[in-house]
Amino acid sequence: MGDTSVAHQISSPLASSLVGGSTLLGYIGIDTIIEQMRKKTMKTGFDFNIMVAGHSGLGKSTLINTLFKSQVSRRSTGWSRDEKIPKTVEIKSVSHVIEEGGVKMKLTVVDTPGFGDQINNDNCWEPISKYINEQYEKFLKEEVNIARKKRIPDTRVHCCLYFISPTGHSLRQLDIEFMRRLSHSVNIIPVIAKADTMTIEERQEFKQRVRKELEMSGIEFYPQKEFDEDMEDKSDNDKIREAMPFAVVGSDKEYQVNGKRVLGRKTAWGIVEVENPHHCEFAQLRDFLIRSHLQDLKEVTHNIQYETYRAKRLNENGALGTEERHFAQFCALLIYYVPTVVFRESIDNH
Ligand SMILES: Nc1nc2c(ncn2[C@@H]2O[C@H](COP(=O)(O)OP(=O)(O)OP(=O)(O)O)[C@@H](O)[C@H]2O)c(=O)[nH]1
Ligand SMILES: [Mg+2]
Repeated sequence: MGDTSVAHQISSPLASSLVGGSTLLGYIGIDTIIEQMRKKTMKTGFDFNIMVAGHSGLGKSTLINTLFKSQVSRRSTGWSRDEKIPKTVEIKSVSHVIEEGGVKMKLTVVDTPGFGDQINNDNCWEPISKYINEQYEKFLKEEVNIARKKRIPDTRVHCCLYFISPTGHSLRQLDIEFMRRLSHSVNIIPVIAKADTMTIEERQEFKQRVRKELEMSGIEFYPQKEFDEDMEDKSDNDKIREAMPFAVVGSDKEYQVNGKRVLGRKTAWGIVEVENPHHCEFAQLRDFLIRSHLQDLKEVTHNIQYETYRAKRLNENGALGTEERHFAQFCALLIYYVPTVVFRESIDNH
């Protein structure tokens, strides 16, 4: 609709050659944008921030080590933490720059203390929710700063892996409460912890039950159905949603299996290999996070989650300093008017 009406308004030779595009002028080179973007990304690199949350003792900190020691970062050096993982008592972030094919990714994993140990577990999601919002606030402050940085450091949480206890029964009330509250401010990805404690049948049955309970509780986890962009997106994401929650096993210990060093858990009956897709779904989760949905996670965080926060904050009276608020409003007007005026003038001039 929009395209047709614009085409009708434009009648000058230059404008029509613009509409006709490559047919009149020959090769323009629009497709080189991909190469330009690739070069830029290689130069600047990018941030990707994952958070882990859930009940205490489910292997959250272990999974962070697994992620860093797995193939995601095997090429990089300098990661050696072989001591026993202590209980997490405060929110802590660990960053690691991973370089592959000339592209640098700063992977940050935010570890959070497990909940459920306290006598009163009410509001145990609050410190986590506060942390998530603080990162949005930091970004917002930078964005509306008059002398803002060319590239704002991105500490916003792009996804939160929520660990579900492998009980084989139902989700706990606390799980439902946490996911329901946080799913509006962060991309929640539920995972079943310690999958090595379940049989294959139990795992399948439990996964199905969890999906049903999440649906009945109205909890939208990532990738959210409402953000599927087209039919292809929908069909790809449907497959992923049907495979979720991924049942994972974590370990930062290496063992020799068939002449290869692998991450695994040694048991009396053999070694559970973390990255073996026949043993658990860790590799599937990692590929989903890094290989197929990394960019989308960043986009949904920026365009939906952060945008919701931003709109709310800018609407709040006195949320930002008066100067910052006026500047934000001025920028919004500028963004709207400048292209409109330039476009109108270019039509009028031709
Ligand atoms: N069987 C099994 N045990 C695991 C797995 N991952 C971690 N563990 C063990 O579970 C215990 C707790 O692991 P942590 O990684 O400290 O758990 P956490 O969720 O970070 O615990 P908090 O910091 O208290 O919230 C350790 O003894 C781990 O070795 C797993 O996939 N399977
Ligand atoms: Mg921990």
